[in-house]
Amino acid sequence: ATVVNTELKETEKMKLRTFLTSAVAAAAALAFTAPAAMAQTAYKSEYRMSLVLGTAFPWGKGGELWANKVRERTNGRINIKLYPGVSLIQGDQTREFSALRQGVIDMAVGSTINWSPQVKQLNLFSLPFLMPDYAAADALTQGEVGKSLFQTLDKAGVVPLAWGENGYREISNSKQAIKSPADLKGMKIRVVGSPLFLDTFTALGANPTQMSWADAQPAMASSAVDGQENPLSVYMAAKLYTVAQKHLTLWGYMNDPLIFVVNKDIWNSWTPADREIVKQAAIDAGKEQVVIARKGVIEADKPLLKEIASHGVTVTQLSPAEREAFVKATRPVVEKWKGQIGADLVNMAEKAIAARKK
Ligand code: X2X
Repeated sequence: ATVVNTELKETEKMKLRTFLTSAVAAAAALAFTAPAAMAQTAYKSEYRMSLVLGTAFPWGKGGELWANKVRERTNGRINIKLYPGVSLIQGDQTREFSALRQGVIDMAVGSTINWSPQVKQLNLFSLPFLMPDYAAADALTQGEVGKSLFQTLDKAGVVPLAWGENGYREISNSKQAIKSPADLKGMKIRVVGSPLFLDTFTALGANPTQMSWADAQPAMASSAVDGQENPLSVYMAAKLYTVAQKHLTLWGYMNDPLIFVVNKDIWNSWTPADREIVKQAAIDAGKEQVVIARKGVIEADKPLLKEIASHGVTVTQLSPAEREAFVKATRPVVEKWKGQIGADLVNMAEKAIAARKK
């Protein structure tokens, strides 16, 4: 019995020693890694990127470029899957920003239009006829206005990284060539779910109706709506001439930029080095995406227009005087929304546009 007792005592001493050693080691390890451990949780095996339009469109290509660059540059540590058609939120594109903030979506390349119901400053780009050309759009996104909007987005709870572009939105319809606001009278026009668009199209005498992009195409096919407005690249890739959109007017009334963003908690879960990689990849992808978005429309002979016309579409170019009639009719909308967006921001934008390099 004595022998057994001694043995037990020895075993207990060993256990105690082992316990103390590992406790000290654990405490030391905790003290050493605590700040990093708090900031960084485990990486997810897959990150979910939301997009309205898939890789058949410049928009989706931008998302794909970003995801591929991140995967390559992080050696697969950050693996991103694309969810086009805003499928993470059942196609309801105006809920994308809230879902991003809540973490239903990890990252996104999103349009300023779709996020403007939550971030009122983003309505800036939807002010009719604010940006007369690409240089004006660039003057906003690449200058002080862009910086200010990124601060706003940061405060709103997401991490904005880079700008891209959906494009200048041109108007199409199934009924007749639009050359003046009178031609739009009573036309049922599908618009995106931001109230500013209702004001713009009401001011022009049209009958605007809000619906998601997913619902818009069947609505055009069934003639539930007469027309819509989207960039030429979207018109072409979605083959809108097959859903009765045979009249297209180039009025360049607005251009919606795309913004590359990451959910804040996801961002904080990455190492500083990986954050830098994701950011630089977004900037690089954004630059490439803008080139893709403008392809076919910035060349002198506008090959994309020729391609669209080859499908039996009447393409209407407005004279400066004709265009001015649309500008005049929508002026009250600009005045009304200036206050809602913030007069300082709108003034800053107008100054940046006036000072742009053409
Ligand atoms: O819904 C649209 O019109 C689209 C695809 O251009 C946007 O998401 C803003």
